[in-house]
Amino acid sequence: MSFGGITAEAIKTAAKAYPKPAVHYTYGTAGFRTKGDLLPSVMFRIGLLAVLRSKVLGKTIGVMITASHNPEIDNGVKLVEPMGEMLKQSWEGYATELANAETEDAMLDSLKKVIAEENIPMDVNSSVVVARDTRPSGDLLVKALLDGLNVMKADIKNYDMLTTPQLHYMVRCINTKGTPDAYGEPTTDGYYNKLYAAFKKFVVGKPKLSQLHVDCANGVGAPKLKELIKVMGNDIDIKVENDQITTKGKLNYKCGADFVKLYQLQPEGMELKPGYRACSLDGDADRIVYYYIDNDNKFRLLDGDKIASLAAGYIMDMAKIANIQVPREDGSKSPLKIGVVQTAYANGSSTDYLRNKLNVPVPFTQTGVKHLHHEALKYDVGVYFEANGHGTVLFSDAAINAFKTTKGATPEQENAIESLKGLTELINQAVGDAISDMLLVEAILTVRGWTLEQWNSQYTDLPSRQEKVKVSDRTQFKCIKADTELAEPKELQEIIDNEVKKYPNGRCFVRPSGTEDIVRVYAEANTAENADKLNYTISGIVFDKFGGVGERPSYYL
Ligand code: G16
Repeated sequence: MSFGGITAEAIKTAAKAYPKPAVHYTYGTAGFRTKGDLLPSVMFRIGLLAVLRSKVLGKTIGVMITASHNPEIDNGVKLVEPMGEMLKQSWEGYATELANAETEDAMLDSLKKVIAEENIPMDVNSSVVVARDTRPSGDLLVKALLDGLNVMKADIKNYDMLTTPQLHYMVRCINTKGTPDAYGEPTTDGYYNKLYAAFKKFVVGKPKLSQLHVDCANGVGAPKLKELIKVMGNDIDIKVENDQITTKGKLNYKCGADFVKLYQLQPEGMELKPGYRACSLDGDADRIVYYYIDNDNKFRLLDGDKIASLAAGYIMDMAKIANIQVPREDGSKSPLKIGVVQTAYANGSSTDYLRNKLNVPVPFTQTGVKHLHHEALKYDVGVYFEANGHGTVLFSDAAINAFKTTKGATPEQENAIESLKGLTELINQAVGDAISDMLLVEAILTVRGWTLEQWNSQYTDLPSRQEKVKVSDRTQFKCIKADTELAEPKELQEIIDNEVKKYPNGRCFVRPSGTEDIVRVYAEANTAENADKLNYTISGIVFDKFGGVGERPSYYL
């Protein structure tokens, strides 16, 4: 069999440089993730698969090499669909099968299977864009990926270093160029100019916020944020912190959004005093959390739930004033349908605030932005954020059209419509984007004239504690009900149910991570002491009875 004019021999020969190690790979929450030195064979094969995906859709596909919040030694890869979404779920299985083919012949069989099942026209061209984060293993992995793409004769554009959301943006721009949905210029300047133009409309003529300290996790967000600042000039006051991208061992180490959210501590490597405004990006700049030190010297975190609440509150206010009527398929018209999508990690107080104060529907999905994104598409305005700071706001085509065609009867109404329109430009529609989300938060705070304290006072988080437990086999844990319960091991779920009853407002769940070789234990309760107790009881049981490895979980610090 020939693969669109390329012989099986040619592919096998190129693959010989990347033998598969004795490892089982899974395309998980955010693609493949493991130690960087275990990934060359996966990269080569993902190159082959990206070509097939591009051919079957007749569009440009993205490949991002990153392990985001994971330790520096890890790396990973994920495919990006034409509009900037995550890979279609049925193809995750193909990716997993291809990555695990033990021999070159098995690899070719796996490719043939995809071609036959998906009826892929092998004689059409393929186009793939590539980027990576700052990880030291990135160089070698890009080479393996390019070898896979080249042997299949793909048209390749290599952007070198980008944030993950920038790569998603590029893919969407390339695929929509010259259409009525044109998203922008597929360059970093195009990206900065688009965000800046949208941001400027919100803040013009309003008092400027004080300096924002941005912890970039010593990752790719640092150089990219510096480029944005150059474009924005005096319209924003940002101090870039933790920008040591070439110092070994620094990436995500005791800094970045994941560290800050998990441990509810300020990052190392930056000064934080009462009165400072601060936020943290993660290693590839797709997550963001805000924080400050209050007058009692207490660390206060504004996580993804708070960002969702800020965004939803503002959008609901604007929608009410704008009084937009959206045309429906049956010929009727009705007000904007707004929803906020959350996961089991959302703080109970945030769900309560959204449902009972803002009166918005709050559906829950499994963890993983691909699940939230899918659910958010059911609304005219679908706000979705994971508590870890990963999220965005999606606007339906019908809503965007209604914003464009509705004329306000009063200046106030006109202004509200313009604000909604502005949000569609400011917020990355392809994927959760820390830099775009940061500008969204800054824009809303500027318009509202709010401090971080005022934002934080919308509702009070229930105390919570999250832990990571290392076990010998995390696949023994099987979640159901949007990750809130375990189907297996049953015995552990029974223990959790009994423990939770001991604490007012108690809630606890155990879930295997899809990006790290650990199990996550989340607990919340009426007091910090109780949340900690509940967590450490369950974490201890997971460790003791279900194959704990290494150090038994104990209080951090
Ligand atoms: C990725 C996913 C997120 C998910 C996170 C943690 O984020 O995109 O949706 O919440 O991993 O997933 P898990 O709990 O399965 O490890 P990132 O920022 O690492 O790409």
